[in-house]
Amino acid sequence: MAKRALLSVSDKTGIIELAEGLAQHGIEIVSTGGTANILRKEGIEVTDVSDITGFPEMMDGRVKTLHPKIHGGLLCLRNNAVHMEEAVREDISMIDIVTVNLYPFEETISKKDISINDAIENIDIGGPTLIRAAAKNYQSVTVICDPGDYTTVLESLENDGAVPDDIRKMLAVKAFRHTADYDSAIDTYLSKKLLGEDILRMKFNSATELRYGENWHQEAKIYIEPHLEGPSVAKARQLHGKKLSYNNYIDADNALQTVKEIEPSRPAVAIVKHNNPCGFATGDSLAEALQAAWNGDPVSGFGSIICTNQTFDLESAKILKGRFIELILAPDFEPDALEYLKEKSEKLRILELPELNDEFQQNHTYRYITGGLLKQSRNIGIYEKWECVTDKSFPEDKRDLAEFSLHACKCIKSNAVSIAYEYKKGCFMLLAMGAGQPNRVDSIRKLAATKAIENLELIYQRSKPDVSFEKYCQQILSNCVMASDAFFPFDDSIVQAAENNIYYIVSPGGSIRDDEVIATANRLGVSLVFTGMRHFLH
Ligand code: 93A
Repeated sequence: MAKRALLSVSDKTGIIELAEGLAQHGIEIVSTGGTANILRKEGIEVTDVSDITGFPEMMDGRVKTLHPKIHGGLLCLRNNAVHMEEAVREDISMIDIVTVNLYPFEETISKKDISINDAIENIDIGGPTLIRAAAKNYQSVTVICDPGDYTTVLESLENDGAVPDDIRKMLAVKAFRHTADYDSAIDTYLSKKLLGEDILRMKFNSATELRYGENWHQEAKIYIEPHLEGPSVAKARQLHGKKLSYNNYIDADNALQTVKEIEPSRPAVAIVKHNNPCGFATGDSLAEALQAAWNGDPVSGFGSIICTNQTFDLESAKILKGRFIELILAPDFEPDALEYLKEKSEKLRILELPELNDEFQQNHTYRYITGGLLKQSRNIGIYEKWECVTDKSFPEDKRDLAEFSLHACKCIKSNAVSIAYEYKKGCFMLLAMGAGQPNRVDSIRKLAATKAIENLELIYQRSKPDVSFEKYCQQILSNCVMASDAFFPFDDSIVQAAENNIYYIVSPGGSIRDDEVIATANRLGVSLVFTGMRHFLH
């Protein structure tokens, strides 16, 4: 027979009905300040916890129930004679039912601009202690931490005034799970705020099913960080189109990272395929940047993911007419552009991310390998030094173009090289890139240089300049800047670049054959800058 219940709840939902029901079974109600007040207002008879402990609630309520007179009444083993004697000696009365729900920690930290002090004041100490003590002694004590269980308990008292064994067991497990989740939320929050740690301490609550994994026969889900701050594809709002696939997330993230290499005031567009930016450009307007990015690889743009840092407008939407695109990600969309894109295709995924131009809040990146998780700090910045190591100097007015080339190179899979072109004063485009090759010279010879010439041929045919194609290529390529994500192990990359009329190169440097590389650059009239910062991307 239950004789005494302790009620101490932050969420007062259903507490009056519960207290009334318990009182009808002759159960004495003991309660803390706020809960007791509410019950008394309803005419329910309540004993204050402070009358039992002999201490007032103190220190702004930080100490209310933390007392042996309370915890002795919960933890005492009823079938242990010594325990029972000690209880009698210390004037401790048994507590048979505990109803507690905790200070709303998660609700508090999910509010905007919450101070760490507010968060800390919402860490409940006494509540979890009550819950855990009651759950530990589930053989004699019933613990309720979810208002959804009030009716179950009240109904179970109907028979003989005692809560049955199976219900006590179920509630005890639920109670430990509840306090574990509660502590996990505190751990996540404080790890981030006090120690700067991120997802390793994080508890991902729910996962969203994706259509499939990298391939149709693979299952996939996305787990999203709780209280996610800053820009992230994971929290972009889908305005239209098919459900996102696993690969869409990967590619959209790469596109976002690439675009965010450029300062938000400068219109920029990244076009990504298979986790590589195949198109990337800045412009004086979004439409200009989009067209230039597209021109960087009009073949690969088919089925691509596009990201921009600007409001997507109708002029830009019209550039995509007749072109198959998987997904567009932008901070927002002009209404007429959105209508146009929706009509263009039912399938096109349109994602809005208002925070796109905010700073990233994640300090680390993670990669799962079979049985392990790799963690590293984010790759921030493009160079540590700027040292021209050749006889031919590197013109200051090519510095911005070189930086753009490095920004692109950094987001391309290794071995990566990028060839960047200033197609209009202050506006840059990725003319071609080489990605994912196990050796650097192939990235230049077989990919970037070849593709640059192919792209130029298309541009040449459209613009019909008054020079031969060879001359046209030479004019453009000799003004481009090629960036390499790592040092040149041999001078063959320099030879390949010069053979293709590329004379401005940036590389981290640091090879044991740097001298040889520099000597060849001098011999071929190449200007070479060492940056001291490698950008492998695996
Ligand atoms: O500040 S506490 O950690 N210290 C305590 O001793 C204590 N005992 C119960 N918080 C404590 N509680 C919590 O007070 C309960 O978990 C519940 O959420 C809340 C109910 O307070 P009131 O009845 O005054 O509204």
